[in-house]
Amino acid sequence: MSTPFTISADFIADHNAPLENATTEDYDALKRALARQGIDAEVLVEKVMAFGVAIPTWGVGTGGTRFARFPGPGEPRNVFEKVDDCAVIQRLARATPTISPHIPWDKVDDYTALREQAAAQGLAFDAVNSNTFQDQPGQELSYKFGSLSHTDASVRTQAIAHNVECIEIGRKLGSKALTVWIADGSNFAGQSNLTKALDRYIGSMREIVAALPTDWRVFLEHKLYEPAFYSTVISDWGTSFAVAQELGPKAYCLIDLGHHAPNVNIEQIVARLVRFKKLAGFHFNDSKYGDDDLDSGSVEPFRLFLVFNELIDADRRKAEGFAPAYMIDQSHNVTDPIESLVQSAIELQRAYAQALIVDRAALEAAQEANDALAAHLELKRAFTTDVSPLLAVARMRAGGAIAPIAAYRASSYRARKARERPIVGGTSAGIV
Ligand SMILES: [Mn+2]
Repeated sequence: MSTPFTISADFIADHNAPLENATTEDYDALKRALARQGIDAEVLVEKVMAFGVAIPTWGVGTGGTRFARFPGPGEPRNVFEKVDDCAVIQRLARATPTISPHIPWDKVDDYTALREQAAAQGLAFDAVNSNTFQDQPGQELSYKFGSLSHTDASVRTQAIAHNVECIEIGRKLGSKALTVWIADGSNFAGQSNLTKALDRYIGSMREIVAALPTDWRVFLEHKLYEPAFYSTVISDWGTSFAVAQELGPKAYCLIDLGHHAPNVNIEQIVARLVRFKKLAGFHFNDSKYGDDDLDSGSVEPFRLFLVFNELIDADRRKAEGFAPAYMIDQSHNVTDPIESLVQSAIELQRAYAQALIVDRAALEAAQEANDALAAHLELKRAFTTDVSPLLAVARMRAGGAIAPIAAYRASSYRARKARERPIVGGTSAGIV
């Protein structure tokens, strides 16, 4: 088999060449403006260069809804090809050095080979995602009526064993965390005993936690509704937090931005979980109505900024146990997934950089003086600062593309993949 086509460092350098002067000019102007506020742009560039968010393996395939999926050309057909796409995203934007695998979709015979293939392209593996929300071919017992909270102990045992297997696979890949999201819930009032279902879930999770290696964490992902539409066992951050408390120091609460009731103050949830040392990290996406899994920063960039504002606040005061894991969790239905993931990573960097330029002392002074407008205007000043030149310089210095989407399109990567990867049935892409 010939070596798969990829986007080379030389190609990116050639694409950058005609853009470098203008980028530097814009950056220098921003640098001067920030210096007048006492902010060192060079420090910001270094921080942005160190920012990393994981790409989930399923994200590089076209997503879909429960109505249809419209696959695009050249989609990855297995996890090795997914790693190749993740490597291209990293080369272009230099913001996604890790991959979050999904079991069983990414099961292979040789995990050492998978780990080495990723490492050869500068990538490492992040949290492993288990799947007890669908049945697999040959699976003995069905998850139709639940998994870790199922009424039948033998189904729970099977679901626990799957999570333990995920931990074992994750160890081989170099992961340090397991993310557990269950679809368990009910569609009818009375269908499920709400108390017993949660008790069964906690009992199952205790066994999974007991199987975690010493240096591992487990991330509990809550979700308000879907696929269950009447009740969901782990429905909200309160339930997630209470369960994490019962499960002990290895259990943390993961925030998927789309998994909340409409209009919930997500940044406040972030602050609460940091306060109680239970913030696992994030699944980043955006939403308009529900769990839309739209691209990060595409609908409510101010909300994303406010989330990062809380993260920077926690980081600055060295909040105990603060070590959030970042992953993008989106469903790309109408775009090339590589383009969406590149741009989303940049939008996360943007929110991060904007939150970094908030004058914390001025904000605190305004808060302490109950000067509501001054406090708000400090946040707005940071949010309305165009940090694009700073992000471009961070990418350029890291070897990435100044204009990543344009470089990607000019590379013909997708067309090359369409020839290299003839369509086969059953490729896994999903929404978690
Ligand atoms: Mn998620």
